[in-house]
Amino acid sequence: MSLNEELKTTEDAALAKIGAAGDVAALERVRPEALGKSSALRGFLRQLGKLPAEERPEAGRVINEAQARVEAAFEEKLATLRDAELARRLDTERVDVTMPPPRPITGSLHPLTLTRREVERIFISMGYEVAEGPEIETEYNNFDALNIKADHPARDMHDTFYLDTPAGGILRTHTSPVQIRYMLKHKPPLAIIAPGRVFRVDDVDATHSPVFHQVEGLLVDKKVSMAHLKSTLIEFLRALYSDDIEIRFRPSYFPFTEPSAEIDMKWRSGKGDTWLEMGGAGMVHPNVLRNVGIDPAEYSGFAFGCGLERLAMLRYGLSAMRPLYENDIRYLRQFR
Ligand code: 2U9
Repeated sequence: MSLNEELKTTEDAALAKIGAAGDVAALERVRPEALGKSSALRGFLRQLGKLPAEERPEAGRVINEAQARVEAAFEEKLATLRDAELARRLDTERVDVTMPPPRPITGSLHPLTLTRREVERIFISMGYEVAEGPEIETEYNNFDALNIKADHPARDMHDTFYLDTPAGGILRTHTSPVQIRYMLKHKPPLAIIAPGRVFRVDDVDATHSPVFHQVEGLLVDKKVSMAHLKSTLIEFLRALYSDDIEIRFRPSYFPFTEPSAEIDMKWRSGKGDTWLEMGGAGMVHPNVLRNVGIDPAEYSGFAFGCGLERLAMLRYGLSAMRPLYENDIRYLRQFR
């Protein structure tokens, strides 16, 4: 065989292999034998030395041209295969822009917030206003105005957080100072509830937290009686829980009400009826009315207070209070 014939056979073999490659990976496997240093075409170049000197330039040119054609065919095939692969991927890996995105993690309202809002909704429907006040209070608003005398145990350092600042002050131990502030600004008739965070130094255990929440209520008008108090609390607890609850009053004592009562609610559960303590209430003490400039001979009022945690635990069937403060999202998201 002449050099030209051998070259043609080798070039055709390389072109055939390039032409047969079905994808980029297969073509890349052809690269060493078609274009590499030890390819058959390169072998021809190494053998140029054996030719007579006058034949070498022509033979070199022919080999280089064959090499160039194989390279061109390789690059063209590579481009074709890459285009085909891109087209296939665009076709099969198409993004469906109409598909809904994964749900973002959303927050949910805290069970105490949900309970507070429900309590507010019920009292607003009965004509009450929601009043708020600061968490840092004066001893006067938190104690004195409420007829809690200077020697009362609640005023002890062990029960109340006293602020160690030049301005002094305490963390309110109940939301009652909100009502004091309200009455100093508004004349009766008035009907308000005061929900909010309160603070008590306490041995912390399963049922006591130094921070908890209260809802207190106050209504002042002419000829307000204990009967109004009782019907209001029945109305409220029925709206919050169920129509078949009952309440009972037990005599009690608070410095700011006279007479005073503890409120129990009869709760129908699977195990039968049980009396649950819901909070306290009473007729606003005449001294408290006088302290805010209301004449107790002309006006009377009732007041009540209960723990928001208590209301929330019954509402959601919770067995412990602590998880309410632990911010475990798996717990909290159950209440959305
Ligand atoms: C004013 C006058 C009177 C609010 C009242 C109670 C009875 C009471 C406790 C229940 C459980 C607090 O959450 S608790 O620890 N509260 O028993 N609270 S009467 O009386 C007031 C409030 C404001 C001006």
